[in-house]
Amino acid sequence: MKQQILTMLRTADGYLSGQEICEKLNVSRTTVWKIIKQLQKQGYEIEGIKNRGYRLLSTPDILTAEEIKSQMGTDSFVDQVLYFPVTDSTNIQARQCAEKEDSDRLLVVANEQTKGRGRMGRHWDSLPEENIFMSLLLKPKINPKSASMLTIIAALAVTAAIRENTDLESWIKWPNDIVINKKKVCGILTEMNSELDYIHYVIIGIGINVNTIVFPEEIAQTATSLLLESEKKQRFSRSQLLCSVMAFMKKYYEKFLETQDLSLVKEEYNQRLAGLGEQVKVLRDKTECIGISRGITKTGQLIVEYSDGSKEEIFSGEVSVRGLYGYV
Ligand code: BT5
Repeated sequence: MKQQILTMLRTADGYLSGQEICEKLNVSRTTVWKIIKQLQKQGYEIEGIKNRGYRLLSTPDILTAEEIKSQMGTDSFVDQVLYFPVTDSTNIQARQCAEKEDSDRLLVVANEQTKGRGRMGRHWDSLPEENIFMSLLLKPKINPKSASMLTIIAALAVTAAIRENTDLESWIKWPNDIVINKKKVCGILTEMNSELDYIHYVIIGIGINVNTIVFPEEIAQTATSLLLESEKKQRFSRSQLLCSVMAFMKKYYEKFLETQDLSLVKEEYNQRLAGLGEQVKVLRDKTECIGISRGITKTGQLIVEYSDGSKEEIFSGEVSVRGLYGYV
């Protein structure tokens, strides 16, 4: 009900009469009034004028399911949104939901994570209130070997959303980081549960540093936020950015499903790839090779060309690729 009223307020042309809400939702005036009060308490600025109705003046920076669903509209990529003010990890929560039959295209969102995770057991600093922590649960009917390409799809969606919502240029550090001015602003963790030839589910966890001003010491040199990179040190709406990521996710995921590889998005990805055409260091076990990054293949491997002219296609997870100077 709250979400329906929010959607009506958002799409209204001017004032929305209490009577109209009552009739559409088949509820009493008192119920409508109570919900408007609840929304105001959550921080929504809603003007109420006698004989004219209600008007939404501003929205708070919150990530509740109602806020997200009412912004996404009817044509949204996800069917369900689950919101946690605090949780251990949205990837863990999404995994718990995965067993339920009707849980395809479910988005888990949190305002705070107490056990945010990176790849290979690493930690994801999840500073509360200011950032986006979300996990998308998908059950694609694709070969398990293709699942890692979903990280590429998500990275493209995040860079596109950053471009749509800010003036900032962001780049993809293959395969799963988004960087601005050589610092990490977003990390993606894709996990899968599958059999040899069948995917039970895939979870794409996305952490975006949106409005953080101060990072913990350990990552202060390598991490950044959209706020810190913006010229005017401005805050960005997390829900707007999140919905924009999901809208682009829909676009790129559909392209991916069409061919079950990256042929339709490869060019766009390579244009956004940090260090394309530049020297990179390939770190494998204890060895180190230097080559030139030549972009990704249609299945998501990074092509590195060595000085003898030979080329290697690198699988993510197998090695780490760095620029010659520093983290990117
Ligand atoms: C990642 O791992 O970059 C994947 C991060 C995914 C986080 C999301 S949040 C929602 C969902 N729920 C979860 O529990 N996880 C996902 P990796 O490539 O392994 O990078 C981890 C490294 O990034 C750490 O070892 C730090 O060096 C650095 N790091 C940690 N927190 C950071 C932050 N907030 N911003 C930038 N860098 C960070």
